[in-house]
Amino acid sequence: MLKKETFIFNLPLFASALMNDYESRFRHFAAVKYSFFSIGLAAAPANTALAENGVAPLNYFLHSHGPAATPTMYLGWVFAALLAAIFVIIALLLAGAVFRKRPTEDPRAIGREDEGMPWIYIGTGVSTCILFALAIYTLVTLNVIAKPTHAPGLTLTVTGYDWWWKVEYEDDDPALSFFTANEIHIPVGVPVLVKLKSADVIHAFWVPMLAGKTQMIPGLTNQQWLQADAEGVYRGQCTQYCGVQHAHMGLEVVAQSAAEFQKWQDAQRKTAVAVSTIDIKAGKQLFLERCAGCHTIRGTEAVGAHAPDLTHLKSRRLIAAGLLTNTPDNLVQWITHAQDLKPGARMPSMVLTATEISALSAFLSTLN
Ligand code: HEC
Ligand SMILES: [Cu+2]
Repeated sequence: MLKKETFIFNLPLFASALMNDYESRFRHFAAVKYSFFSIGLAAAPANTALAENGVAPLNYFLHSHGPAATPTMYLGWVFAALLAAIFVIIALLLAGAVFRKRPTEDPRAIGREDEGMPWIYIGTGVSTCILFALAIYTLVTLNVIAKPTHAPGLTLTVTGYDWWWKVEYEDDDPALSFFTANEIHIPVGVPVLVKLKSADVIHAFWVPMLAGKTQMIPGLTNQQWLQADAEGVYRGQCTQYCGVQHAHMGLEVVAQSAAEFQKWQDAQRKTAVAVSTIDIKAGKQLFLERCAGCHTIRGTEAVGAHAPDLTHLKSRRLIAAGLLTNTPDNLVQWITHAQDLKPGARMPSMVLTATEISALSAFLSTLN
């Protein structure tokens, strides 16, 4: 049953693939497969509150929340409806042909050769017109979503890493620029320009309810724009197979009112607060010794550049690129068992004593 539905669902994708970007549509199909795969994986290791946000991977077929996504959703509907209709018509004609009996007089007689030709002409003519109309509709849609209606109100840079996302909010004043990871905040109703880079292999940035997908290619800066028309959290996913943890390379776009966004941005611009108690100091010392080679905490000597910036770790909803909810327990689980939870991730499972864990936890809990 599932197979049949998946097949029917993908018919419009196959058809549109013929007309526009065959490659990216094909990848889309692969992404659908991988998200089923990822549901299985996420459910596997321990019950550490894994898959939290219940956003179904295929929801974008029914819901879209921005001008960069809605026109393509309608295009998908038209393709699905039309191709479903063609499927039904062909099935009926086929059934008719199977059940129609030959005239009884001479069962082996062959009909006249030119009989039925007008039907061939009509069929070919109608199909050609329909395909041509769909091609034009596709091109018009691509043109409509190519550019935002007005100039972007926010520009940010997202860099793909195996298997997480670095997010940079640039400002003309370098003191106001900051980094975060796996969670993009945007003001609602404002076009946002997203510059896309890669630090290692080819990734692809995709937040299906807000916009289409764009590849992130090493040495190249691509860009796309997106805009959320309603406040909320929109799930995104890497949609280019990039290695063993590709399925766990998720992100979230949090669309907020202008005031909320401003508040978030002001908080992110701050460096980490100075620490006071002995426990926290010990945790910080441990962090500088064991974690600072990879991670940055602004306001401390930790300036590692190839792992998520942890300056405001506590402000994030999820950790490890969407794998776990950000609770103190999950943080400890992640730090000590990263390789069990996300095998192959570029962070080792850290071997720590109970005292070290509690000191480290105390320190990490100050990063809000
Ligand atoms: C060898 C480099 C390396 C070291 C050492 C390292 N990490 Fe990481 N860490 C990473 C990478 C890479 C990720 C992203 C993994 C992913 O999501 O695939 C990560 C992710 C994390 C995250 C999740 C952040 C988020 O927002 O998703 C936390 C928390 C974290 N590390 C804490 C620590 C702590 C605490 C230590 C020291 C005890 C540590 N790390 C040591 C590389 C490192
Ligand atoms: Cu990727």
